[in-house]
Amino acid sequence: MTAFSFEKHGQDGKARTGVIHTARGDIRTPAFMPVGTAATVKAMMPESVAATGADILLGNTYHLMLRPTAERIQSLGGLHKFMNWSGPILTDSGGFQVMSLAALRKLTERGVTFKSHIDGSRHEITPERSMEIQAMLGSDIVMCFDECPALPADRDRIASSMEMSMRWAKRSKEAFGDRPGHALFGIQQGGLEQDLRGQSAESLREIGFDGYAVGGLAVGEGQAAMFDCLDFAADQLPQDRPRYLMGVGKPDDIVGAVARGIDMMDCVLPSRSGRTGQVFTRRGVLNIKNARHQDDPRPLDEDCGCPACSNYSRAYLHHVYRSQEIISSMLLTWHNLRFYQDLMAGMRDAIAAGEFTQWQAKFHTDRAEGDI
Ligand code: PRF
Ligand code: ZN
Repeated sequence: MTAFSFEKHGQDGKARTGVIHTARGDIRTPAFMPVGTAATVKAMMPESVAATGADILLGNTYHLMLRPTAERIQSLGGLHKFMNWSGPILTDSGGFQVMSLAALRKLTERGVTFKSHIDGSRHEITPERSMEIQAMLGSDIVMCFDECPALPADRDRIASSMEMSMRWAKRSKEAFGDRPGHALFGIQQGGLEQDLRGQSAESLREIGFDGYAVGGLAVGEGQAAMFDCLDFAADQLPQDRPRYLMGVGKPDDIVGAVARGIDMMDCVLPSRSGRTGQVFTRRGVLNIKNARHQDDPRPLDEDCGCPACSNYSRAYLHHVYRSQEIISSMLLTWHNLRFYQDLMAGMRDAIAAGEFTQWQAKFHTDRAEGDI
């Protein structure tokens, strides 16, 4: 069994490139993980997701435990087989989704109890239960069970929440046990406070994890505040382990995070936007529902090799979007995911070549040129 390991191949400033080796295959970093919340990346076949260039998917404990249940997925052979994705899968631990989606949540030292957003049934997740569910799913990269206050929040609230998340991290590690071929990541919390982030990083390093996530960002603080925090937060985490920024973000958030030393990210934005008509291009964002596209024979993005750009005009994509045809979600999601993967590949190459500063300058000027 391939042990989990991170091999750094290059660094330019704080930006890193390398490979994470897992038992289910390699993950080229910086990596973007498409979100497959309910055992599907919505509107995409798994082989299409792989064709966009994705090496790893993200799944969610919260959604899968409620429907179809982790027990059912386990008895059917695990999440990889269930959803027909043979590459690595990272699963989030559930706490963050409970706090944003579930009704009647109650948080205690033990864990969190809540009512399902699907049928109102009562459930509990503790660090131990989250580890058990993620093991039943067969996740390759398991996330610690944590808690994250929305920002802005009082410093006292942020500190006590971070301290509880660190006690939960310890319990997560103990419950995870020794599972060769599977990795466990700790999650740093502490809001925007440098000292709290430092304490959190210290607690996590003491426990010892295969990788380290920056949690608690992109929760309402804005890009400038997030970047200011990442300026120190990434440096507080071990150099020789993957660093994962959770739930980020827009293309310029991702570029800024990589510049600050982040190796992995996930976000629903490219897939969700594909279903709402928002299209990412090298020159910025366009909305396909806009009437100005209705007679336009050009592709979405001249430089994109995805099926939407190779075979269809903006006029056609506008038409199928307006007609609410299913192919609209399929093509736009494919394009957006390919755009994100091309962005990551561009950064990996630039970092390896020692040209990341120039690459970043071009990324920003391409987008400032006006008409998309
Ligand atoms: N913790 C967990 N999942 C998350 C977050 C977090 O802080 C975030 C914050 N951006 C997104 N997803 N477990
Ligand atoms: Zn395209």
